[in-house]
Amino acid sequence: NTPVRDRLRIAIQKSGRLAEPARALLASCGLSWRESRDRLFCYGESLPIDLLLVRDDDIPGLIADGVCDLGIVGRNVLLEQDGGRSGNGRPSVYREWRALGFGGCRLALAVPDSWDWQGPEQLAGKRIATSYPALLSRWLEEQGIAADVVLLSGSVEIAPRLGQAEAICDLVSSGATLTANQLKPVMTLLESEAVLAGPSTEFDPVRGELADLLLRRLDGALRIRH
Ligand code: PRT
Ligand code: ZN
Repeated sequence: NTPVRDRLRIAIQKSGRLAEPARALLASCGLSWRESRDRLFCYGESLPIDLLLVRDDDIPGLIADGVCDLGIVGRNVLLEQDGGRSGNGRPSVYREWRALGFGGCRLALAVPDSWDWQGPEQLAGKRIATSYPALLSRWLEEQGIAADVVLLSGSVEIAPRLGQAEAICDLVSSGATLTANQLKPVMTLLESEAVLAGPSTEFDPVRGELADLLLRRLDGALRIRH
């Protein structure tokens, strides 16, 4: 029984790679905000559309719990947490509404430069370090490979040198981080970019109308950009 809200609330990253481009995109849709002192909540001025500034990892959960209506987050984060949910037998509560064309990267499997890469079967019995256990486990399962998934929250690329794992599965954009750590990408598990995420169910009429208006403006803004 979520109380009826007559304003739309969008969660975006507070700081980090997606923070500025997300705000800029929403501003190009004609949204403006009154800055609050704690800089966690921005009250919408031009339209009743407010922003909540959070860690990107919190965004899917905020949508799932109905605290926020929409969110701008990497597809990698959305699908990883969705994978976690379906793993728990819970149905998917959010979905990707639009791909936004920034924050592009890929979730890749990388192995030491010295490996003579033959294919995924080479990973059998190996340890693979990652911050994306659900996406990696699903992929391994699809490949029919039994490997150990080593969960690390950061600095995944140094795991092979530390002897924590033989291979890694991490986000790659330029590839410079892999190269600096004597690793090479051998498989792409997911092509990612920032997306507008929303619930898989419909809004009530008031927020539904606001969401429709936002989507129309967003589609216009995305068309101009591409
Ligand atoms: O504080 P908060 O939790 O909100 O931020 P965060 O540190 O978790 O996220 P942030 O800001 O680093 O990334 C947010 C989103 O940007 C990610 O979820 C991706 O969707 C997207 N993105 C795009 C990237 C990259 N490119 C990227 N290159 N996220 C991370 N990286 C990292 C990667 O993990 C690796 O360590 O950059 C390094 C590799 O970069 P290259 O250029 O050397 O290949
Ligand atoms: Zn994060």
